[in-house]
Amino acid sequence: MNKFSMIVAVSMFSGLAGAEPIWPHNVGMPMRHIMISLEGNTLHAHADWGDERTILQRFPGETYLGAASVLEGKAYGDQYGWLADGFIDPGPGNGISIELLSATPGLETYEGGMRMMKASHTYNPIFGTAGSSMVWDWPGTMVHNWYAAELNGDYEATYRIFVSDAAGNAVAGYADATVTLYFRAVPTPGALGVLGVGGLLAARRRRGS
Ligand SMILES: [Cu+2]
Repeated sequence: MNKFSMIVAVSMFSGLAGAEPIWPHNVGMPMRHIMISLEGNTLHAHADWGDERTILQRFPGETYLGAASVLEGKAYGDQYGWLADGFIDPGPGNGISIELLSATPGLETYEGGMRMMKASHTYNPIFGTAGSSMVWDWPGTMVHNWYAAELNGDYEATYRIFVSDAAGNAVAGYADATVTLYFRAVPTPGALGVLGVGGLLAARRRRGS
């Protein structure tokens, strides 16, 4: 085994096994906030980036602390966050709920929070993931949920944002908002990098170096 193939073998091994558990990565910069506002009795959900896709990234071999282990081995990302656009007053005892109306099969969602407070997230399955409710009660703060997928490809999810009472039911007299989020689960750049080095080695050998 020559020096170059040793380096490739070591880098592949370190990426695959024996890693200490960590918190998952924040994937996708800058943050993309779905701005929620209530004007009169009409909810709005504004997404500046239109149908531009956010990347779900894969980190093979990593293990994650606590409940964050649900993301292991999957492409995942937390770029999208729900955020209040100004002061929202849905009425006494009421809140804002978000319902997943439709999604590409295979898209999973786990509950997050502020991006820098990963240790405080529940990582509970939401929006239908693992049999959970399609409705999630937004606490009104900035929440970046974790989106994940087993398979590479394009995904999208459409949500209804509505005013809900303490029991979670829609309150009459308010107009809902809808928003669609777009995702792309991609292969691992690290794996491509290893393949790239392997290709380089093959080229060197062909040249007899
Ligand atoms: Cu944010």
